Amino acid sequence: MERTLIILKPDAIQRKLIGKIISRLEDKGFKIVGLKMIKINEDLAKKHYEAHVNKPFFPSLLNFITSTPVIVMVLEGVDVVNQVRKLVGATDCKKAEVGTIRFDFGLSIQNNLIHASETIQDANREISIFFNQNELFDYKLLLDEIIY
Ligand code: 3AN
Repeated sequence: MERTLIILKPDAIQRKLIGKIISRLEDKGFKIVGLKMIKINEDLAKKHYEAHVNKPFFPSLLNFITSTPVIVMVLEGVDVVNQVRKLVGATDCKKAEVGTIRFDFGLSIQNNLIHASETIQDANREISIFFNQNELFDYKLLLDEIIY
């Protein structure tokens, strides 16, 4: 089974959209195996966004992502990395496909509500940044037999 890292960003918190977004992920059939609220500090932001640290938008992204606590989650399921990226939509909410989370809830490129790992390799790296092993749970979801 694959796992992916999700962050519900400060705009999702401010706009009280956490429940609706988590429901979209649960409704698709994915299992939540880790979930907590944390405050991302500068060090953590630089680790997570290591590919973007030198980009012109990084100072603004840093200011945004550290502005409130966020929800971090690990989801598990078949093909979860790709499936969740599809569900989330393009980085720029204005270019996201109709029906994606970013299309349905956003209008910005920076304030795009949710982060989801891009590849399995990214997912493994990002999960290890945000979660200790004892914060991730192996359990049987009874619905899995019906979903799969
Ligand atoms: P995604 O989250 O779709 O994988 P990335 O990895 O290209 O997008 O970018 C990481 C985050 O950086 C985005 N979620 C967004 O918040 C921010 N970002 C990306 N591109 C821009 C941009 N051109 N201007 C402002 N913020 C950006």
